[in-house]
Amino acid sequence: MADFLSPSMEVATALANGQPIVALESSVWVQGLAWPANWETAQQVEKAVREEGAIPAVIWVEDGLVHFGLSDPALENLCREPRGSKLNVADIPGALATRSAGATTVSASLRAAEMLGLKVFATGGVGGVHRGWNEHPDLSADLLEMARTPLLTVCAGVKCVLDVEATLEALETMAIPVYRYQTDTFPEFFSAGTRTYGWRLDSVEEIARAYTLGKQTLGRGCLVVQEPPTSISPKILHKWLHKGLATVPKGGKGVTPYLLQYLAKSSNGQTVEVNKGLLVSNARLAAKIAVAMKNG
Ligand code: PSU
Ligand code: MN
Repeated sequence: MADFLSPSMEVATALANGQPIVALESSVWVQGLAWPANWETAQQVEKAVREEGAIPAVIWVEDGLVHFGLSDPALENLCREPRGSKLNVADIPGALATRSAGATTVSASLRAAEMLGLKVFATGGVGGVHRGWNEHPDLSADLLEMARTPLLTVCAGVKCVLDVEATLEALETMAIPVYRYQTDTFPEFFSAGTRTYGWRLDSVEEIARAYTLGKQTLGRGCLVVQEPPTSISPKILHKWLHKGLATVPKGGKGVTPYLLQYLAKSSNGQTVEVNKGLLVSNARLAAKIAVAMKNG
C-alpha cells in the first residue's frame, strides 16, 4: 500500500477481514452543505451504513496523507469549522506534496478509494456537464473518473443545476454503465426525472452481479442511480434556480457550491432537506450493495 494512504484502525481492520466498506466524499460536508445540516447528515449517513452491516470510510486529505474514516469529533469539527480546499482528482498530488488540507469531491474520492482497494462509493449527485457548455465547456472531472475507476458509485442522478441531457450524452460517450435502481427514469437529484437511460435493476443482488460483469467485460465500474426519497417539482425548482443561473460564475470550482447554496436560500431550505434525505438513502443503498457483493 502506498505510504500516503492512511486508513483509520477500523477501516484497516475491515479491509483486512474482507468486511464491506462504503467510501464517502468529504466535499459535500465541507463545501456542499452548511452547519448544522452537514454534521446532522454526516452522522445519519454513517449510521445508515453501519445499520446495513458495512463500515463508512469518509475520505479527507491532510498532512501529506489521504485519510479514510474520521472519528466523530474530527468529522464534527470539520463540519463546524469548514477548512481545506475542494479537491478534484488532479489536485491530490499537489495537496499531498504541499501537505495541504482538502476535501475530496467525487472524482478525488473515487481515485483514493481505488488506491485503497475499495469497491463501493456513495454520494448525493455526481457532477456532469454544466449548462452553457457550448460557450464555456465546464465538464466535471467526476465524469472522466467514473469512466476510468472501477468503482461502483451510488447517487440520485445528476444535479438539476446541470444540463441533464448533455450529461447523459457524456455518460453514453464515456461508456459508463448506468443502473437505475427500482425506477424507470434517470433521477435528477431533487426529482425523479423524466428520461429513460441505462438499465433498470430491481435488487441489490442484480446490481452486485452487473458490477462484477462490468469489471469482467469492460474493466470499469458503474453508476447506480435511485430516486430521492422526497422530491421537489422541477417547475418550482426552475423558478428558484432561474436567477442563480444568471449570476453564477462562468466555470471554476465555485459553480456547483454557488448553485447549491443559491437554491438552498431561494427555496428557504427546502432543497437542503431533500439533499439530506437523498444522501442518507444513497449511503444505505451503497451499504446494502457492498454487503451483497460480499455474499455473492
Ligand atoms: N453532490 C451534492 N453536494 C455536493 C457535491 C455533490 O449533493 O457538494 C459535490 C461533489 O463533491 C461533486 C462536486 O464531486 O460537487 C462536483 O463539482 P464540480 O461540478 O465542480 O466538478
Ligand atoms: Mn467544473
